Amino acid sequence: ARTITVAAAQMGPILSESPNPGGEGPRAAAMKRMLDLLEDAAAKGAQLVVYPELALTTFFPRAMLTDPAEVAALFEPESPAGPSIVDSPHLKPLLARASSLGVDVSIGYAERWTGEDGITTDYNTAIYYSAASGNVLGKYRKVHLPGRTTLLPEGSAQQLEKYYFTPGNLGFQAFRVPDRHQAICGMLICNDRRWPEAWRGLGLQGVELVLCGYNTSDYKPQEAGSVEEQTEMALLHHHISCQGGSYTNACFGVHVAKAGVEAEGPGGGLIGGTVIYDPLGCKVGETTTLRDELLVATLDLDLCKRQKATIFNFANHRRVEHYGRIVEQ
Ligand code: CDT
Repeated sequence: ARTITVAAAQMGPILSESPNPGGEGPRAAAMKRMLDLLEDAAAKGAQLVVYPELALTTFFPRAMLTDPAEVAALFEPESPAGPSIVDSPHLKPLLARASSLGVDVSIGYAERWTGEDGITTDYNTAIYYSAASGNVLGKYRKVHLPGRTTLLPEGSAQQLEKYYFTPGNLGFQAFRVPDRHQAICGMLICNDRRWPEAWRGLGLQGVELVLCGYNTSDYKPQEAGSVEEQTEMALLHHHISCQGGSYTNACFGVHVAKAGVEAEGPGGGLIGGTVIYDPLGCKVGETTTLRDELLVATLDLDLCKRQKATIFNFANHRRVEHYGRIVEQ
């Protein structure tokens, strides 16, 4: 069987960096936690560990930072001639240990890309790092950026991804993982999981395993409903999206939360609900806390075959002549 053992490494809150002279910053503490999750996952037989969206920092798009130096510190600089993400001091300890354990890693981070043209663009990015080759096999830049470029009135929960990031320019590109039975993998980031077009872009490439980290807030004071009601609804919509995406594209989905209270005040709380769905839309497992927590499962990729050959045989059943509106402005 073409099995892969995956670990969804849910992370509890990462607090924002605050001056702590001589002390250990929250990011260094978060790296320790990520390493602990990695060790635990490897001990449980995991071959791939999936971390959340923006896993190296707090979910900073909840606040509008205006000091360029403060913003720059949250991003990983990359360019064709280097530096490369695999050498980032913020990520290297994790990738080095993953290599020695033989465990692949998928992780989200803020990317500051300077192209050959000298133009610098900021993306909300995820990579798939292969332990065997030491290479990045897949890179995905978030396409669906939620929120706004400007602030809502004070007291609101802010979502400022459109202020910080440019929509991704790499599309929904699936890729093979040679050391994992040639698994056909794809990545989405948070809000993307709510868009059937994103899933279908991967589905049309025969995707078997979709990896998706997220930071989803649990409560927005400016919207209707109590904390409990909004949290319940946020979890419902999260699960509908993930379950539907896996079912309609006949693939596994590994969805990994950053969870819990990252900041005081509106928008500081994040849902958990890290979950794995199978190609039939059945739940394989789900976390139960809002803290660092591993969800480990062995997935048989061949389970995708039945649905891909029958009800979701795209070549047989799609009617593209009626789908034009989907790609019109
Ligand atoms: N990080 C991210 O994309 N969060 C969004 C919040 C949008 S407001 C519901 C999400 O879709 O979960």
